[in-house]
Amino acid sequence: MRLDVVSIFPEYLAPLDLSLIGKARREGVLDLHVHDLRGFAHDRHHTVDDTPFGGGAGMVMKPEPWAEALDHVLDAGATEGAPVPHLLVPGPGGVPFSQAMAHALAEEPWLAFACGRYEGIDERVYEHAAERMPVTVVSLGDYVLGGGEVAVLAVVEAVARLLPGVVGNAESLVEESHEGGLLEYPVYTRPALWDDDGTPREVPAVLRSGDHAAVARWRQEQRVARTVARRPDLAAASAAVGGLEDLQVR
Ligand code: 6GU
Repeated sequence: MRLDVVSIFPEYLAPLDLSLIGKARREGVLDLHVHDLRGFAHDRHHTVDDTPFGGGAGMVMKPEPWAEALDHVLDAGATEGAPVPHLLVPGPGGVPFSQAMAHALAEEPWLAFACGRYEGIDERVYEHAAERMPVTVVSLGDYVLGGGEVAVLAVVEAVARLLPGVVGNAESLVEESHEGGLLEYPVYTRPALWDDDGTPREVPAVLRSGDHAAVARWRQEQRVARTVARRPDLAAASAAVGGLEDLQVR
């Protein structure tokens, strides 16, 4: 998968050298290119923002550097396999990012990310881009970040770990939170009894019983109980598709 990220803070993407993502890059599973938006601003100060028409607080990102940067990405990455990328623009006004969207994006050969800062990007940039490639504005949740870079880190990590070979044990992708509409069950490791803080805490006996069916039942109960307690919105959706048929909801 090819990834292009355009940002005025390319150093913000440095964590993409680390851990699973860094390894995937070194192995050629991910072909990541980070571009400095200021490289496409040609005045002496490499200006990328200006005051908003109509007044109001803050600054708006100018269209010219964005159009040039996106055209550069299109030229740099075009191959027969993928003539254009799917452009993702992180922003609090976008469609909510989800595990389902991560799975869909993991099927794409080429993703590009446009990281806005300040009060946003001139609206005409979206029109320019949408005439050239699919564009999706995506939000991490109902809160406001300072810019799109942290969202790109989150989206790239969520997508990359779904690519074949990135997560060593593919089974660990199956039972985790949000797969199957439920949160994950609690996990434990040795020691079976841990009391270093003066309070004895034991690993639930069922996990040490060797009864695989009982373990599976317990884990499913835990997933349901956690989902009801922490994410009643998900619990309702799961119940509707039959995931909670044995649950007594009081
Ligand atoms: Cl994706 N970007 C920004 N700037 N703020 C956000 C967000 C994204 N998701 C939630 N808040």
